[in-house]
Amino acid sequence: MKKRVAIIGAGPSGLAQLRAFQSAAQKGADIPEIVCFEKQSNWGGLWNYTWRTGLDEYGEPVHCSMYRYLWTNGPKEGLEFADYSFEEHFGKQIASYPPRAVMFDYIEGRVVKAGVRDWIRFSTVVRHVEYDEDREIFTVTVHDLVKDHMYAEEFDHVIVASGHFSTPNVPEYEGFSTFNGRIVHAHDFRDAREFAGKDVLIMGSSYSAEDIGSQCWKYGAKSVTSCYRSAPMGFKWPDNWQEKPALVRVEGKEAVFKDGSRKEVDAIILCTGYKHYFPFLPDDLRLKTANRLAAADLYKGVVWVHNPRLFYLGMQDQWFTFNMFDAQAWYVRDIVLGRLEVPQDKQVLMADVREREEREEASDDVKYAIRYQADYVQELIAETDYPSFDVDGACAAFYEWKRHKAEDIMAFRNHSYRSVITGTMAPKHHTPWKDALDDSMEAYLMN
Ligand code: FAD
Ligand code: NA7
Repeated sequence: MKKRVAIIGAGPSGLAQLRAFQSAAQKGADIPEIVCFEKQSNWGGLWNYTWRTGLDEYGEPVHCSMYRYLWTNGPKEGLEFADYSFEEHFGKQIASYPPRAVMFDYIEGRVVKAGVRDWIRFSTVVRHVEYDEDREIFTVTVHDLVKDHMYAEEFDHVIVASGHFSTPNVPEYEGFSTFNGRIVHAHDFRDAREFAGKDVLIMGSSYSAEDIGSQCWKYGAKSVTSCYRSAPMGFKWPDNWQEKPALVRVEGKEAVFKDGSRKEVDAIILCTGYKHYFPFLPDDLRLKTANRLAAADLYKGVVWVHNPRLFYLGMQDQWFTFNMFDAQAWYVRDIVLGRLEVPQDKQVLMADVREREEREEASDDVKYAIRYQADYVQELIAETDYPSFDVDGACAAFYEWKRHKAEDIMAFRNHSYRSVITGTMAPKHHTPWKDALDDSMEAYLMN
């Protein structure tokens, strides 16, 4: 009997896993039967945009947290697939901060070429996973949403690639229930034009706060006020953007901050992050971790230490994304194929996790964190046949990106970087980001 492997999710991580197995098969390896379950009707994960919010047409929570006019928040040179360059996909080098639709096309291009779509069962949500110790078998129970039919199948391995930026963390503050305006979490934010002419309050001081605030500013908000719980973002903001300390409460339409200052606002956007949430996993298989670089209980960042037949992809906080998911997917593939061994002793696995945690905690410097994740990517790709690439070069692109943001937060996306895969310099984009209101692929590729 052939081994059977279940992959949960066909976002960038799950697709990396499909491509990893397909590339081994292409080189002659005998691979297991692969079944990928994807609850949406198409692949791409978060990059598969929908206008929907709340529940979808089947009553399932909408996965998408992306919004219209989203351009990548880091340079594409930091995430390029080592086995499928932007130039190969688009037939030319393109500018460095592609909008979502361009990225979706790129993600899709690699897996169309690999021919793995038939391995995915779309509109099929995983409801439950159970492990039988005696038989060393997982039973995966799924719901085919189109046929409204539930069924179970058995697998030797399960790979969880369901993402962790979809279930919103939604705090409540005094006065929210009597606020006379809109309160929305970043997960449900879709079109910045809704806030044109409005005074907007952004809560949080991380990527969503920065980018959603910037979107609102770009599409004509009257003012943006952002507030931080721990530390300000500290960029040189435009004149109509103020940064305030933590929100204390809301009185009517007035936000009251920790320093006693007040601001009347029309809308509150909670950019307060996401939760790792796996409602389909029982206690013994379920990852519980903070959003950090050394995710809890994962040997080499991917192997579930409490049951090494179960794997997780992409569960770390992310500087590196697509190329890190690839590094992880190739590594997991080689464990499944018996090319790499996982130590039998659980203490050894836990020691690996501890070492990663301690090393992460050694510094809170941003450059250190980028380097830390670069080293992790390098560590994994050194052990598989994933095409080696200039990880240091990608790191350098991230350092430059940080510098450009500090210089001018509304102009960092006008810069270009050199591909670490093809060595080609990206062209300068035809329009400065703040003036480019059309985010379609056609508009972006006009260079
Ligand atoms: P996801 O993309 O979340 O995909 C998970 C998949 O699993 C989804 O298709 C989902 O439908 C499916 N799934 C979930 N539960 C089930 C279930 N029970 N059964 C079946 N299927 C299931 N990264 C960048 O590199 N650049 C960026 O500019 C960038 N911008 C971002 C902006 C936002 C607003 C957010 C939220 C994230 C952004 N990211 C960005 C990071 C993003 O996490 C990664 O790019 C990438 O999408 C992660 O891939 P993933 O496959 O791990 O998870
Ligand atoms: P992050 O990076 O997890 O950041 C969450 C932010 O929300 C962070 O600034 C937190 O402040 C803040 N937060 C969390 N809880 C609260 C409460 N209760 N009150 C006030 N502020 C709070 O999430 P993002 O959505 O920005 O980014 C996630 C991904 O999406 C990222 O990879 C991007 O590429 C896009 P803290 O600093 O912890 O005090």
